[in-house]
Amino acid sequence: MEKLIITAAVCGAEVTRKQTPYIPITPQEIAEEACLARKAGASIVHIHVRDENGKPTQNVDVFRKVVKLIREKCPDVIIQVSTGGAVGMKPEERLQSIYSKPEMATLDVGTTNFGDDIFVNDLPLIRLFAKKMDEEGIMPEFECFEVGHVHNALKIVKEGLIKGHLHFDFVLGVPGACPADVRNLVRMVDSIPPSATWTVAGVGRYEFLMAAHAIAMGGHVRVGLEDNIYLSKGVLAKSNAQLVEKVVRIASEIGREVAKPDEARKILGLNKVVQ
Ligand code: KMH
Ligand code: ZN
Repeated sequence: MEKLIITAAVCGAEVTRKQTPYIPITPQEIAEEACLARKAGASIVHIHVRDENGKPTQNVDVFRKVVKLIREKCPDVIIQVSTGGAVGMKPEERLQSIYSKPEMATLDVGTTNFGDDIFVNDLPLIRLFAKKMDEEGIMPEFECFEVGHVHNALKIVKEGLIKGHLHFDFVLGVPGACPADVRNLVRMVDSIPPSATWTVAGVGRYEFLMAAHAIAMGGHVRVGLEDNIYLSKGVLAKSNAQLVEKVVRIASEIGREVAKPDEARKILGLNKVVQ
């Protein structure tokens, strides 16, 4: 099996300080958490940012600040910015993050229920985001919350909007979306081309269960406080690094080596962008 790529989703848009005091909020805290996660074994960091009140924002200046701080502290990590932002944000607002010179960005490839809300990603929006990412030389990671989203991704690939290696993230266990169940994971993996790579983000209590399945199946893993705030039942993770360390331990027990950022770039067909 190829080496395991671990992505750390360090803060997300939804988790609050009320839920966990360990969620990073300021650019300095987000960058610090990202680099500690890198040290623990993550080769990609998935970045959302917050404003001074802790509310999610897609403000490009805040993204630029975080990207700069991460590059100063841990220059080799792959930075992947979110274009999902938070539910209810307008497409133009969400797209701002790609102008912070990341190597990767998420491309949410379908509309889904998201708790009590609806996370809107219709095909015109997906095409627009794909085109803009291509113009900026950014590699997309397809975020699939449902199996139909895989087919939306393949549709825009067929339309010629995406070139190069295809990489999918199966986000399983969001309330209202596809449950985190191994049969659902297998169904999604079976739907992508054999040359594509995939990672899984199990939400909440399913984070490590999905991680273990992916490690055994030859996929890759995303963990982080965006998806799950607990290290084990009732025990809050004190950092993203703790969650990454747990994945490294599971991988080591199963005999799967962990990829460093440059090894992850090779697996993903990603050419390092010189900033
Ligand atoms: N916050 C979610 C509504 C992404 O980063 O692209 C969307 C999200 C996906 O987190
Ligand atoms: Zn995200």
